Amino acid sequence: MESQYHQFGSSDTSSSPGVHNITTQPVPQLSKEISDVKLQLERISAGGKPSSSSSSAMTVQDVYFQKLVPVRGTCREGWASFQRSCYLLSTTAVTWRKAEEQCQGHGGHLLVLNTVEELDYISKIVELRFNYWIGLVEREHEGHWSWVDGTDFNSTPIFWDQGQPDDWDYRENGEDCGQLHASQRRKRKLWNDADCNLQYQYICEVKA
Ligand SMILES: [Ca+2]
Ligand SMILES: [Ca+2]
Ligand SMILES: [Ca+2]
Repeated sequence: MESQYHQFGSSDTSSSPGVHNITTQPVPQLSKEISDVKLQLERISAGGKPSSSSSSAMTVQDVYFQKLVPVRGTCREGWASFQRSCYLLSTTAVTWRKAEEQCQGHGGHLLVLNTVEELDYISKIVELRFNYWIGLVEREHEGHWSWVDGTDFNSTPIFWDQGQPDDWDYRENGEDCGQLHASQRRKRKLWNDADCNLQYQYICEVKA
């Protein structure tokens, strides 16, 4: 009898009288399935309506991007051009401080995300498997984030990943430096706070 319960909801179960007795279905399981279906329906309807694009900022996190081959433009060889900046994706992994030093050596800073368009551009050219240091740092006290080039943090959009910043304290240093989180699929990159002394790839930005 157990296996018949899985057919609940299909149209050809009338030959099995017990199946229609909903109370025999384990209730937590059933309600979980219902909420899963509801979630899927919400996603489908959010993604399916062109008219919703202007008002539904919360669904943007689920939009997937194509990888973009960066264009050099007027930037140095190996750099990517977007709007008024040039970007360098490092191939080596260093501490946050070392990364910022490298970027200053190129005449710029670690990446400062001024707009969502800039974040989406970067999201299309990065390697998905890497975390990248960006120019986000918590300097004075816990919860006081700032951009490394002096841009007012309150003037830029915020894109922390779910549950971040968490100042995860496992390594006793806390987490006071910002990075773009690695991801399984190509979509808008979200932020994580990490231990500044760990070594990650990084992204430099120089004004074009
Ligand atoms: Ca920027
Ligand atoms: Ca912190
Ligand atoms: Ca974190």
